[in-house]
Amino acid sequence: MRFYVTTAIDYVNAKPHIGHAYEKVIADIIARFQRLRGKKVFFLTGTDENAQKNSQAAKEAGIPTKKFVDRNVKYFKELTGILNISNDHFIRTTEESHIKISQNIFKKVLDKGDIYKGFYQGLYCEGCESYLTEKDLVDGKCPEHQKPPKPLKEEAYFFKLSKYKDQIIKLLESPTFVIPKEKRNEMLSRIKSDELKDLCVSRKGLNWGIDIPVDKKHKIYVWFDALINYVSALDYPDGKKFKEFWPADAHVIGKGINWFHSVIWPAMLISAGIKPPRTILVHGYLTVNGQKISKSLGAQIDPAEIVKRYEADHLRYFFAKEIPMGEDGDFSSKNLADRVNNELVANISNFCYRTLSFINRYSESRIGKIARGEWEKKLLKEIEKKIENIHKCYLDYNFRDAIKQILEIGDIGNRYFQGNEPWVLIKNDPGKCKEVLAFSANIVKDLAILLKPIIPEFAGKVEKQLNLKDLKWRDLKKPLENHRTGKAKILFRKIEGKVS
Ligand code: ME8
Repeated sequence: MRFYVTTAIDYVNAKPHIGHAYEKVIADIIARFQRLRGKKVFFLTGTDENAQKNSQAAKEAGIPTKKFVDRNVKYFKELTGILNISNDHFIRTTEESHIKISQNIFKKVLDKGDIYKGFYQGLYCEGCESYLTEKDLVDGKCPEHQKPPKPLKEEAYFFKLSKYKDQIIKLLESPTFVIPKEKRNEMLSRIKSDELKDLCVSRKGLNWGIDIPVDKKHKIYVWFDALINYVSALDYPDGKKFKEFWPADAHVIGKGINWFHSVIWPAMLISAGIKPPRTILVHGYLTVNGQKISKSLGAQIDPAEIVKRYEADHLRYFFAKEIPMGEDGDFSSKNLADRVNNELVANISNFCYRTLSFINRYSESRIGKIARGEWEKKLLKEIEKKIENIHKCYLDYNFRDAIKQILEIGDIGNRYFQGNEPWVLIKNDPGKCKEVLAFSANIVKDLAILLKPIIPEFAGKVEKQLNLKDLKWRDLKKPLENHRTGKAKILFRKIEGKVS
């Protein structure tokens, strides 16, 4: 009955970009869907603040690191509001409780003999905050950040990642541990072909980050502390939330950090005597005109600006419909406007508004007896089948196909409404007209429920116009009859003129 979903925690070296927005929306759709099914959900997001790249960016801006980080965290928090993200908590890794818990876990793994002192000599990419080998480079550069990594030579602590190879392979062999399967196969073939070296988990001589509890000259490697956020936010080890919500049901992450989550994180957990998460859900990257969005590549696009131009629901719908899970997708305002106009306006909004306003006008704002003829029976069967499929699509994180079938239900509604011509029927057979409108109104209710995880503002408006509150998935099975409605209002308007 409980469900724990997380996003990655974001670096705060710059303002959020649309890739961050995408990830939060995916996780939010999952959280809202699970709540809709009646589960008790804990949804976590937050910021990764102890990274070198944050302190480097602060230095470049000429601002003390803490001040710089605090300022940027604000933008990430604002983003959750702008996008209607329903997170239950926002963790910052500079919080005292997170620092303590990270140190505890480090010490636990050290005491177990899984962390040892050695000497690191190799390459480090500050963009990824990751140790790289020559094999990882393309033309001498980190392929993610297109910059040559820095050579590093220092005394360091190592985590015995190699010790956990077999256990991690076993985890990865479960079909639900990493979704989609292409992303699972990538990890499996990498771990099988790699010798899986031990991981350097400290950095020496830095003045930003979390101290290693037994050796203040070293800081905990930022990825080691960042991953711990998923349990520190639940007050590991004794917190009520930890006992209730761990293991996580879904860690939602981008493809570039799959290795950290699917290999390193479970190894850390097993070493510390904690259960691994159930699923790592890997999404692709958003591009703008085919270019990766990142500060260094100069194709920034501010999600706050986009939402100002359109609506949060527009962007959420675009993400869910346009980009298949695990694949990359391109953001373009033109495609967003096309989807809004051709799908949300022409199909969904049009049907809902026509039905609700006709009920206001021709049925005294009442949903009365529902039409139950042969046509309606046939349509109900079709709709029921689609609802089953939609449920499965949501569970499989396949939002795109869920929406496709929701649109088909919208088509059914539109055809039914149009085919019955209630504007004619009201003159010839007002009783039948009201029954037809009642049948249509029930499809409107279903659409609001089915779309609630993806476009919650729309769903909220429909609920209000139907004079209902807090609809749940189970309400799909409950016909709405003898019920007063509220006032119909247009739900989505066409995006017109030049889009940019
Ligand atoms: O990786 N499209 O932080 P981050 C979609 N702090 N998603 C993207 C993206 C894009 N263009 N670019 C990045 C970090 N992401 C670490 C995570 S978790 C314990 C620590 C995704 O700010 C990225 O893959 O670079 C990650 O899932 C999230 O955005 C935050 O990226």
